Amino acid sequence: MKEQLVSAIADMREEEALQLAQQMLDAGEDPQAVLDAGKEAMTVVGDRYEDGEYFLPELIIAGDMLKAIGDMVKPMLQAQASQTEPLGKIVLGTVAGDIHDLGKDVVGFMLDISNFEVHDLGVDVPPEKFIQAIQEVNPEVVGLSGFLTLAFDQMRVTIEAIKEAGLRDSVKIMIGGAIMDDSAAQYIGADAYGPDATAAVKLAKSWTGGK
Ligand code: B12
Repeated sequence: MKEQLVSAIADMREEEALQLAQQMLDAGEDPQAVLDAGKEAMTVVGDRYEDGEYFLPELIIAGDMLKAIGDMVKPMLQAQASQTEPLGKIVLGTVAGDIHDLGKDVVGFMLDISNFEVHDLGVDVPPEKFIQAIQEVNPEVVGLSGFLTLAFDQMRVTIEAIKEAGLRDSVKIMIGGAIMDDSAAQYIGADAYGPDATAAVKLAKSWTGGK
């Protein structure tokens, strides 16, 4: 059923995709696997967009489908989570010029159910807003999300501004987003790159001493 879900999303069969996702969950499928199928389909959609087969409307429809599937899955993942003392505080946001929020939202949600206090600044977040939040929240970790090529430089500028504000040594910074990787993290001046929400949680735990 997972392959059917991937192709229903990738082929823009919205109604069928949501029905399949619900059926998978009803059949006891791991909610994380349903979310992973959605992400796999997004890669296909992105490739078709790049090849000129899809245009902006398809990106929007695909984004809406993933959001709807995320809304189905989240209560189930939440129910599996254990409630204990917060492991630490995290300021998270998509950098200036970039409005992709689905990946960031999954990261924020997974950190939240892993007992981190998440301060999500939203999308298109300028450096000043990150600095203000770091001063107010005093987080151990800052997460920068970005899906566009322009995000490389925006992330670099953001970290430079955090440094200039004298706050760089007080936070660990992780980055993520479809086009990011380890070498981008190095260029940007981040402490680490995380390929997905599981990696984000692992990094945050490793920096806050959480198990
Ligand atoms: C859906 C989508 C959109 C939707 C976004 C909806 C939304 N609410 O987010 C809309 C329609 C708005 C959109 C707009 C645009 N998009 Co778009 N979009 C996509 C698409 C298909 C999927 C992205 C997505 O949401 N994936 C789902 C998430 C859940 O998947 P994920 O990446 O696996 O998420 C994980 C990791 O990224 C990681 N992660 C994410 N953030 C963070 C943060 C941290 C700290 C860590 C550790 C990890 C982490 O964890 C996530 C969860 O596991 C991608 C293609 C792709 N391959 O990504 C193109 C893509 C990103 N878009 C692209 C483009 C070009 C655009 C537009 C410029 C198009 C246009 N002509 O207007 C605009 C840009 C608008 C702007 N200023 O931001 C290009 C970017 C190319 C580039 N190198 O710059 C892509 C790559 C498509 C392509 N192949 O060409 N887009």
